[in-house]
Amino acid sequence: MNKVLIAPSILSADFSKLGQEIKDVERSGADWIHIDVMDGHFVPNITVGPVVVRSIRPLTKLPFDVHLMIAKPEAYIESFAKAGSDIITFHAEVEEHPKEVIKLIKYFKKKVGVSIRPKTPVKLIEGILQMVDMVLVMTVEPGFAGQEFMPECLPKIEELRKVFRKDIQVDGGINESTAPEVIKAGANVIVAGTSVFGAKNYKEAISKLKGQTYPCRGGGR
Ligand code: S6P
Ligand code: MG
Repeated sequence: MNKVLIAPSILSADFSKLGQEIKDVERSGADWIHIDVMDGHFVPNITVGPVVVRSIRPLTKLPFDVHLMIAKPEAYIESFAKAGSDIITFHAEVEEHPKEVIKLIKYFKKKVGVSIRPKTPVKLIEGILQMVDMVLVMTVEPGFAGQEFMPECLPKIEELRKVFRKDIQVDGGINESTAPEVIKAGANVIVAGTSVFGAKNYKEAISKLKGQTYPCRGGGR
């Protein structure tokens, strides 16, 4: 089984001290930093752009996992790549041709993720699975942090794991109760906003998502 990785979503961080929040989750055992990019078109919310990615890039060595919830990813991939993204995930539901989006992300030597919304079937991405490094299965309708996990998405994770050996990421409503379910179904990269940044102790929250007891034995990550 692939190693379980935790990617705290900064959407739930305190933006007035974003740099400190990123350093705190890094020290607490986070594996990636998940950055939600929303354009007010593909989803009914607006968040951050490349300027924010660039400004936080020097603060951590952790990979930046950029989740583009935007209608026209092709137009922004260069900016996000040059700002310091490591993994760029776009949505399969956008109107642009997925193979072209993937080629562009690869041109900038970044890892490629493709995401599907809760109602989108795995079938839609069958033809591009061999071209991507990661599939992100949304377990809430994208747009806002703090929503409830949709268990009806679990069979899609299982279906995908049968045919896809690389990273399967889940995002939306993941906490210490739902994490074991998605991991059992085959996911190995856990995005968590509220359950990490809403916790008093980030290290405890991240350990629990990894299925470790807290305090950790041996004191390590
Ligand atoms: C879903 C959201 C996700 C984020 C989110 C997760 O609407 O847009 O893409 O990663 O911040 O937050 P939470 O609170 O569900 O873990
Ligand atoms: Mg996200």
